[in-house]
Amino acid sequence: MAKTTKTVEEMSIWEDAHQMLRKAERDGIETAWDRLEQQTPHCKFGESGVCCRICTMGPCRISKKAPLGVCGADADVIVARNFGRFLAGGAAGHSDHGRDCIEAFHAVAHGKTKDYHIQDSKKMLRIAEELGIATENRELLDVAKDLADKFFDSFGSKHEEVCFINRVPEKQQENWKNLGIMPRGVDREITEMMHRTHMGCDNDASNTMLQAARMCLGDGWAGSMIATEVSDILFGTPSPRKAQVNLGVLKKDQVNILVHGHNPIVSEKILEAVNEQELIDLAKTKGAKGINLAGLCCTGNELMMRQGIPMAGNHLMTELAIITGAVEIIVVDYQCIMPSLVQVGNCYHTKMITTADKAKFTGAEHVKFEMHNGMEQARKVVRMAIERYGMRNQDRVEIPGEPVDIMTGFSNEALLDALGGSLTPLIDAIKAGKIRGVVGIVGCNNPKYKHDYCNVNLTRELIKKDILVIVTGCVTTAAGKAGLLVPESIEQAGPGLREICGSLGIPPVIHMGSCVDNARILQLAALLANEIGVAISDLPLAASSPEWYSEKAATIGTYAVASGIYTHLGHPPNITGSPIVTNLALSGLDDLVGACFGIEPDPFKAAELINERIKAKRKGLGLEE
Ligand code: BF8
Ligand code: SF4
Repeated sequence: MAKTTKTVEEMSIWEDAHQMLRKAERDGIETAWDRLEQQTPHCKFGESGVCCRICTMGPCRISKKAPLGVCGADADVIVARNFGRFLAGGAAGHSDHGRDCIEAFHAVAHGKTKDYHIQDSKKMLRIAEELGIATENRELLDVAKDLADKFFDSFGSKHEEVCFINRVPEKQQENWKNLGIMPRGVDREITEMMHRTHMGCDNDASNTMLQAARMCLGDGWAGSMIATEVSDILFGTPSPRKAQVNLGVLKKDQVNILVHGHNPIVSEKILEAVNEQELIDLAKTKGAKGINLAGLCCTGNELMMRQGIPMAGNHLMTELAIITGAVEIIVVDYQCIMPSLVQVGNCYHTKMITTADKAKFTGAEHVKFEMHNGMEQARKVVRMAIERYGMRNQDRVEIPGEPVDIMTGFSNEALLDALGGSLTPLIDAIKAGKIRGVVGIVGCNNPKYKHDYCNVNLTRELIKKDILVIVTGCVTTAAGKAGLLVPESIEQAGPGLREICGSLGIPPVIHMGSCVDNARILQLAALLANEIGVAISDLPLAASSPEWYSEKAATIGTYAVASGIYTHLGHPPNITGSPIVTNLALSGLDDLVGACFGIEPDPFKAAELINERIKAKRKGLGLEE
């Protein structure tokens, strides 16, 4: 097997990662960095998006010598179709997660489960009222039944628009209607995207991209937004709390269980089980001091936001977490889980447990979680972990680093509380230029970059410029490890941001959750726009995904742009083979929806790019710098 030629310092900025990469080398384990090198150089046709595999007259690949596919499709059409389908993957991922949340909520409402409950009935009633469901003098569960149906309705094709369109500022709504991109139903838009990109259907690149925008808006304002709201209803709306991050959160003398994936439905039950005295006692009989639960990636974000459970690492730390040799079980639901984790686990005593029929992994053990048996299955998994503690070879255990403290739990509700109940202090600070703008830095890791280098440096650069940063997804762990998610990090912020965050006692970098929780950022943008009486695209806002890799991240970027938020990406999606699609992304969309994408791999230059945009928006609103 070919190993990467990079040094560990070139691979990641983190000491805990370096230590585990050295251990990987000693233990003979291959990681994503090694496999990247084996896959490099990547296929140029694929990279620029001009390889078409949509029918068996092909595959066709476009070059100067052969500018058209067998059917006559050109590079623009092929790129648009490929990118449309790429975005459909992301929208489907978030939205199917959202659907699973509704199914749990529906089961609760209809009394079909004893394992899940409504934890935030106040929020549930507020949303029911917001969506026109009668609440007065009604049983809570009756309201829940109607609300679950209302959410399900947003997935089909019965309506002209999805349910949370009521949150979208008027000007954006008008814009979407004029462009014909008002999302009608989550599934409908995804299906239509697949239909349009069948051979011989939508052969106009710009038109295909407009459908892509509509589909992504369906993800942002429905699929993801519903996932977030229902998760809050079932597991509680996050409020500020402390937690810790990095591999140091694993414990040498305890049973370690990692939860990985996205949906809190599984991980919340595992958390309950690890706190049961009977299981803790059982662990002690096996010589462990207790049971330690830690998160990875977005399910880690969900548990950290609501319960303060520590985060072991982000996307590129998932293999490295197992290389500690200290993990008994890694329990996964779905998305962003490298299949390699099974093999890495096999090199130690670590077992992967899959829980969803839609995400099985060859070599893993399947413990199916359903609405009626979540708790029972969670206990089973925890017992398996306890059993495996005896199989751990403590001589091979190496847990690097000391945990770093963070502050988490900033739902919009919590942010409003911190602001004293209204957005006015934030808006005043923006008007006064103390907070010059707000930027959401979201998304992933990608071994093509030095791990977390861009995530951390971009965050630091922006807060220096008095820009409030909101983080979600895998950027959270990066910001946390860099010490940016605690109130003390105001020292690194510009004077205005330092003053405002200091007086509120909040960090200049706010953790808002997992990737579906980017819907919280959309909602905040809408609240700000409505409060000021402008469109979202008029606000000094931006988004960024510096180290993105996934279809979901591209979908998020697209719904952000279509919602009027300028979005920076570290590298382009596979669209550069089409002048039409590339120009649309980099500038054309600005004329259509008031925002576009910007591409810049260097985080310092990216900060400048974003800053210029914020300046222009401030000027547009007549605000002084
Ligand atoms: O949804 S940030 S690597 S874990 S895609 Fe995945 Fe990217 Fe992490 Fe969460 Ni989001
Ligand atoms: Fe080739 Fe056209 Fe078929 Fe694509 S749809 S594989 S370009 S013939």
